[in-house]
Amino acid sequence: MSTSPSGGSLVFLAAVLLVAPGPLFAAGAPPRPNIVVILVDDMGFSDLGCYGGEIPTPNLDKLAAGGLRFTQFYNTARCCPTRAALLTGLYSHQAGVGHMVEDLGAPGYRGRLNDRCVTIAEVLQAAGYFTAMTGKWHVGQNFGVVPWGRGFQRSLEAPEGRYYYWDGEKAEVFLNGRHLANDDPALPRGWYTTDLWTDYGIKFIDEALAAKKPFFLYLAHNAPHFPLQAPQDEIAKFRGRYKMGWDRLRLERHARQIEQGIVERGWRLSPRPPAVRAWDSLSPAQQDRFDHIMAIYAAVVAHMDRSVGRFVDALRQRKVLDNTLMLFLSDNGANAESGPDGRLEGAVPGSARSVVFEGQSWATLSNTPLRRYKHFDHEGGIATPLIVHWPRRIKTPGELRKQPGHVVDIMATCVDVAGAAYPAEFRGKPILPMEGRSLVPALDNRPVQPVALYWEHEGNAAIRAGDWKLVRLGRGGPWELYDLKADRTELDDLAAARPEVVRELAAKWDAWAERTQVKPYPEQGAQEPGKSQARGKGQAPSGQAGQLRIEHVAGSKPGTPP
Ligand SMILES: [Ca+2]
Repeated sequence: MSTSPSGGSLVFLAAVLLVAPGPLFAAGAPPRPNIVVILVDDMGFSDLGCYGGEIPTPNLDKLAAGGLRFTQFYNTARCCPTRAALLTGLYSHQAGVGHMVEDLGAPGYRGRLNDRCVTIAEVLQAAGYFTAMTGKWHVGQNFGVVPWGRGFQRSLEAPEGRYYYWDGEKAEVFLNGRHLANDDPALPRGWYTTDLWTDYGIKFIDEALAAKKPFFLYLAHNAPHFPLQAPQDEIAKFRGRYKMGWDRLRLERHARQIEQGIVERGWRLSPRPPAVRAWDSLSPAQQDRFDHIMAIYAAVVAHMDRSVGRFVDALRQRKVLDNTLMLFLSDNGANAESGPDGRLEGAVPGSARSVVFEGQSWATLSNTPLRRYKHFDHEGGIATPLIVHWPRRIKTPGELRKQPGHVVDIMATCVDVAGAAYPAEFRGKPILPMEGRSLVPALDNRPVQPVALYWEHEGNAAIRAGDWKLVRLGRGGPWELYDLKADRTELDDLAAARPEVVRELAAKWDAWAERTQVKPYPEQGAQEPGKSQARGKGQAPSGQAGQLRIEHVAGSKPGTPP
């Protein structure tokens, strides 16, 4: 395969002049690290073994044992905005992706990365890195914003994800800008995305090594996003294991989280939401159906873990693991879409022709001990595991880091460790200053520069300043105030007791919203708490499944028996 980065050599030269490597890497300096960001899709806070889960994830647990686990790291609660913020170091509305990939008209909601931002790939390519991505893109390919146009010299990507198997209904892949037939000989026969992204990630790294360059790889798994699909023999291994039910499993996860130090003993386990039924109240047939759903979810996560293990082994075999900074995280909390029953549809659930959603009941387990889910700015929507692995640099493997961080910090961290310079202009356009802070001090357990962190999605909103968090449901929702040091699970609303804190933080949030293109709001949608705005192509598999309504998630509608 061969292709050149789009934009041409003049643009590249201009970028090099703007973003020359900093003085950190003068003669005699240690070699710059390779950087790998592995992003998973819709995985909950407690699904990994090293965050309390019972799904076997030995490879990620080993990565955590050799690296660091952050306990208070945040995404933006949804696929597209997290990707936009991660890739650019800006809040997602600043980069034009405040919602999904439909154009809602307002500047913060154009549905694709705009020209006021640069991607990590653009910055690192200009600093001499070999840049590559594999996996789910989802920041505006439908509008022509593509990896090969935004700094990635190599890419094998899915514009929006939502498939696993080569013969899935929505399956389509682009290799370095070329649309491939799903049975193209360049692809392994009968491919499954979780393996494909890793295979090509390793291929691209081999190209970087041949070019004798440090590499930046962004590997964005679509796992474990719906439709959940995995090989039948792998699903079979988990069948029956989940008949213990979500109530007992939540208690077990919570106990392990306390033991591991991920969760403080004083944070109460959030109660089971009213819409989620007590496991023991279900009939054996209902329990069997739910067991089947979670067996498929667990198989998808376990397969992803093995794929990460294979990737790490490949780096080790190539003798580049030691000086590779690897970050592993999820793009939003577990997904309650489809409501408490989830979905289990198709002649062979888990196959390419089936539709399986985890659903609210199991998503509550996935987010133990936190409240709410994907879409929401309560902790269950925005908290993610973050594993940081870098043997050469991390002196205290296995430790936890409690410094709060946000996906906007990843750009600043990459710029820092690569000795790159973040540009004031790119391709003749002024670029907004990055919002994040380098996480490098946290590697040595020093404080990261303290700043307030902000969120907005579909009217849901939050600000975290120190241990205070102000959060609301929908634009019209009242602000709730929590002291996260005492109450990470957001159960004791202090808004009435501390009105002066509410006023101060709400004013800060408003100023941020004005500054970052959260406002003006788009005309359509988001008037009701948590209700999805207009859905563009690829936003939902059917009329209701991809759309989250609070009444559907949190309401008391009894579930449909199998
Ligand atoms: Ca997602």
